[in-house]
Amino acid sequence: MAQVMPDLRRVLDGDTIPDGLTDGDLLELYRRMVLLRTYDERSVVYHRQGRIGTYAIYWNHEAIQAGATFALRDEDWIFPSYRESAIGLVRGMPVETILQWWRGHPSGWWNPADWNVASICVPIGTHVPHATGLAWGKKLRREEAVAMAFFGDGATSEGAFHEGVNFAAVMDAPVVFVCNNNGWAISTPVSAQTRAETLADKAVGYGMPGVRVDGLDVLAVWEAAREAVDRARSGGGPTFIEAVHYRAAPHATADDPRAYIDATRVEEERARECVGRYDAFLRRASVLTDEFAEATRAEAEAALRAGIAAAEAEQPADESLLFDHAYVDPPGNMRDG
Ligand SMILES: Cc1ncc(C[n+]2csc(CCOP(=O)(O)OP(=O)(O)O)c2C)c(N)n1
Ligand SMILES: [Mg+2]
Repeated sequence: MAQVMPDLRRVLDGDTIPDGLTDGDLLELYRRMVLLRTYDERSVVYHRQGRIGTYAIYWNHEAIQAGATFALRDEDWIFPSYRESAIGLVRGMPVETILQWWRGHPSGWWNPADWNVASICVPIGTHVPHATGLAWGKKLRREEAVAMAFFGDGATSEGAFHEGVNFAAVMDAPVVFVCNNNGWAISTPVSAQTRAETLADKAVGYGMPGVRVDGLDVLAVWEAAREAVDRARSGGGPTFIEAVHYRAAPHATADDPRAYIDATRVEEERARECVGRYDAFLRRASVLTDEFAEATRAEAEAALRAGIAAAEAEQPADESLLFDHAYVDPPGNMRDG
């Protein structure tokens, strides 16, 4: 039945490696975090160089994205919001595909069935019922797949969130809801969104387990996700995971958070940023070497260089595509422009 763990789960502060992870797994998780981090940092540069459009920064959200998806199998589905735009990288999606999405090029829209990764969702929370519907459909077909939906704290104020989560509980759909609580919906703090003490408290109202984890602790996120995925796969229904941290970068390249953010909190979050924290844990455990760390970073940087080159080498999109399927007879101002 519903139960909420109010304290944040943590693993990285100790020295114990959770059961079920080999050294190879730990390093693969590290590789994915570094690839995601590199994608994000290069994207901010590409934006400043005018090579991609407005970009939603996910710096320091990598532990949530890499940790939660590491609990999935390939047949499981991922439903990302714009904050998880590059999450397909963990499934081997080409870098240039995602860069093209941010460049507004049609080749940035992949077939979700090729990767079991749904389209990047920009409307807040509307993909939550999509994830529930897919998971329920899989259950009806007696297929084993689980759906995992990522959304922010702000999404929990949306009607679509309520509909999707409630329906999942009632239908015992195999879904994992990963709420990335970074403290902000652009400039609106969580305290202005809800009187609930925690976002995981909402799970009680839907009748599902709610778990709170440190969002900068990749192994805590993985552990919570693995339990939730196992429960979903074995017919136990959905789980709500609240991954808690504090947004340490602007909402997007178009945002200047200095008007509203707590600069001291940002400094604290940056000091415990998630890739460095995992790096330090792996070195304490004698799993990570300088050579592996360097080769991983170099490989990620090369992938990004090749990705932007491949994206820019593509033919520009035909502008008339914008109007296809929109008007039989385009209005005069569009015809002339
Ligand atoms: C339905 C809808 N309403 C409003 C917006 C404008 N908007 C873009 S991002 C955002 C904040 C969302 O915050 P949160 O859910 O916490 O996600 P985060 O950006 O922090 O990852 C809003 C309101 C939108 N994209 N979709
Ligand atoms: Mg948020």
